[in-house]
Amino acid sequence: MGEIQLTLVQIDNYGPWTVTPRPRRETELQTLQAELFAELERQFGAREGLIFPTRFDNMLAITNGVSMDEHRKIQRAVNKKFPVTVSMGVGTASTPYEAQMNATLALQRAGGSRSAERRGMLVGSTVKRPDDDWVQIAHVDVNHSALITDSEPIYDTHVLLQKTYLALMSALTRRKALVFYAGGDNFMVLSNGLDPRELSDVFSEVKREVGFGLKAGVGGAQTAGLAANLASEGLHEIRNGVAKGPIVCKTA
Ligand SMILES: Nc1nc2c(ncn2[C@@H]2O[C@H](COP(=O)(O)OP(=O)(O)OP(=O)(O)O)[C@@H](O)[C@H]2O)c(=O)[nH]1
Ligand SMILES: [Mg+2]
Repeated sequence: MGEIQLTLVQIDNYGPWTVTPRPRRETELQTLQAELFAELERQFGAREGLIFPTRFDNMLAITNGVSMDEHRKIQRAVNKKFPVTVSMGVGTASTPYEAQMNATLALQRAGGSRSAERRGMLVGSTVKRPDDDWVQIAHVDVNHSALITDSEPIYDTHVLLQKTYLALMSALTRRKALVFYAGGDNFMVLSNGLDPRELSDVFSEVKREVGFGLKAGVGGAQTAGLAANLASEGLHEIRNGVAKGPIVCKTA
């Protein structure tokens, strides 16, 4: 079975930095977080990776095919450009949940998030044999969300989408898959090991809980970039009626 490779990117000693010498303005922190995320997305994206903002001070990237040397280059570029530095932990496994756990454990062993000694660490390990690289991504979309967007107050729509996010998270974590909100009514599911029937069960659970119907294109490939493209193509085929049914799978 193939392995997914995930990288935890964590800002070093960020908590203390935000209040040194006194609490920094929230606009400054928000701008820093958004620009750091954008820079990392550019850097990993250029190497066929894909990073999610997660909680902004801790971000998770799919990095199959990105070597430790390439990670180091990204880290140096980022650490030169920003007033904060980042450390990275790399982990692999057959399921996304276990891969993020391995990435986290590697980084936690290197030092705490509030340690002044841990700066720009790069730890963990990548997929050993290139043939073992495997990423499966489901690009999930809410059916007819525009009906709500165009009739309800925006905050109510936002709450409904976040409830959908939470329902997806809880159904998927039980199946060792991870989900990230991608904006609008879109979610990206790291779904290695999950077959279409299980994904369909997850959609039924969410529908019962929140009321929204879901559809998804699922892509499988050796890199995140390729898998995400295939997933988005599958979703496009459902939207424009080329494909029947709520789930379309495509493999490189
Ligand atoms: N991140 C991301 N956001 C998207 C994408 N496609 C659409 N969106 C966002 O999602 C919103 C809703 O778009 P749609 O899903 O096409 O609208 P809908 O009413 O739900 O239509 P159907 O899904 O076809 O039933 C858009 O306004 C965009 O903000 C995408 O591929 N990626
Ligand atoms: Mg939609």
